[in-house]
Amino acid sequence: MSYTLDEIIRIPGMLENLKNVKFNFLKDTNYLFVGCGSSYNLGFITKTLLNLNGYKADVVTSGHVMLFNKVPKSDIAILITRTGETTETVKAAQIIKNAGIKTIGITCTKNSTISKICDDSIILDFAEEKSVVMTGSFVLILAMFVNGIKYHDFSEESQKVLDLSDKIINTINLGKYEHFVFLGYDENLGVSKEGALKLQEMALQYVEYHEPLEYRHGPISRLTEKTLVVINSKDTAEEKKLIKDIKKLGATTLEISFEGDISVPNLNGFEVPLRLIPIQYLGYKKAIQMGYNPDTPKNLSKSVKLE
Ligand code: F1P
Repeated sequence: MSYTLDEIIRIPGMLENLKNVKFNFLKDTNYLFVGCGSSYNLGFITKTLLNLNGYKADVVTSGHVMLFNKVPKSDIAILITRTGETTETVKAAQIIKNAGIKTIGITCTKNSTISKICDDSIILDFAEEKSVVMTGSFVLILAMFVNGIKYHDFSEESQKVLDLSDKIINTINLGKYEHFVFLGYDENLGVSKEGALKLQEMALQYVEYHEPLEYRHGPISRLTEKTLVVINSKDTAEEKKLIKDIKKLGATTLEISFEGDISVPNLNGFEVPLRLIPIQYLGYKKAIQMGYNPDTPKNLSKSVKLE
């Protein structure tokens, strides 16, 4: 079996291991999340959820810190890098540390460079992945952060979402679609950005992501019957109206929400780790339908190393 698929299917079992991982956010601390690619998206989702719950947090790409040598004001920088070796993130860690800010490295790889630089590290080596694209580890690290605000045991729910994703996505004629739009507000805008990245990385698709109501302000012009719109909704009336309008224009929608096609519990945003499962599975299934091997995505390496 493809190890990318295996690393999605094993998410429920891995979430069990989080019970032994302690990580708590403090209200009076300024957090800065730093990362590249999926790891940046993970930081974006987490900082958004923290801000919505009264915490102080910001996010920046590792490349921006490395390029401009500028560090947003913060007390603790949390550097996310699954491999622990991405050049921009390793360099950003050194710059931030030199600025006198406490650094915490979050990685899935033992003895990686990031943990040698950062003041502290959390190494989720049980979530280490062979896949080039980040899947299960994304859900694990995000669940750890969510638990840092309010504890949830996601393992049982994640199995239900995985089974439902398989059932529903297998009813979609994926060969019909060559344009994927992801929509969502707040933390779900981050989920949408990550969903778009998965469809790019694994299935080489044309993708975009927006806030739902922004979609009508221009991007909807490119909608055709070959468009699949994935909306991580909050079940608002306006989002339901938008889904109706999108269908009237001939496209297909897939709603991920408590009342949606793929149901996730409504935990006031804390359900967000579960929302990644359907979009990772969709990326994998579209890649297979295209005849691609998601284990060896085009032009990509597991960790981007600059000279
Ligand atoms: C960061 C990253 C991944 C992306 C690809 C290239 O890796 O951008 O998010 O999917 O694998 O590297 P890391 O710093 O989290 O190891």
